[in-house]
Amino acid sequence: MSEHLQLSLALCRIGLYTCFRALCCKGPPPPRPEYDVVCIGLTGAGKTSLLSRLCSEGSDGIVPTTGFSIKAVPFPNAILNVKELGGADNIKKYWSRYYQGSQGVVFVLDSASSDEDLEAARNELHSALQHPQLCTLPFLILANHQDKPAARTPNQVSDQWLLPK
Ligand SMILES: Nc1nc2c(ncn2[C@@H]2O[C@H](COP(=O)(O)OP(=O)(O)OP(=O)(O)O)[C@@H](O)[C@H]2O)c(=O)[nH]1
Ligand SMILES: [Mg+2]
Repeated sequence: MSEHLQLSLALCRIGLYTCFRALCCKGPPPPRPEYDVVCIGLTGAGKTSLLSRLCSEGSDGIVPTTGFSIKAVPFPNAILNVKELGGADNIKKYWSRYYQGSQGVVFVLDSASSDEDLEAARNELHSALQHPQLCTLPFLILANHQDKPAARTPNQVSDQWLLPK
């Protein structure tokens, strides 16, 4: 066989091998960064419902959270390990024990709740905003229950309710 032919065959083999590697042996995708997020809000605000929706789970059988529950919520570029803390009166007094290590906060509120309940939610929100372990973290306030006719709009919630009086 001529040297030219041998060289051409070798180049073909390298080309085929490179194509095969590219198509079949891509290897695992790079790992997504994970962040720990704490999710709080009064009972019934919709924390579990929100997290179930984000995890593409059904909403059947959702019951008030006793203690806390953790869900890994996948996004294209990151995974949020969200720790939901139950919002019932006998649980929320212990919220701050579970703040350590959080890298972000989601506060869910029922925008259609009574003025009294929204006032209570605001007090909890302000305690959380001032807590040393949360005060420097990214903080999302979700005005939930927007489908209800009595719901206040996010602007009404932020302007009339959430700003300190
Ligand atoms: N109409 C309406 N109902 C909602 C919405 N979000 C949640 N709910 C309902 O509100 C009720 C309470 O929802 P949960 O998700 O259990 O509330 P939670 O904040 O997890 O409550 P705790 O675990 O007790 O702190 C359920 O019956 C939900 O179906 C919403 O956006 N609109
Ligand atoms: Mg819950």
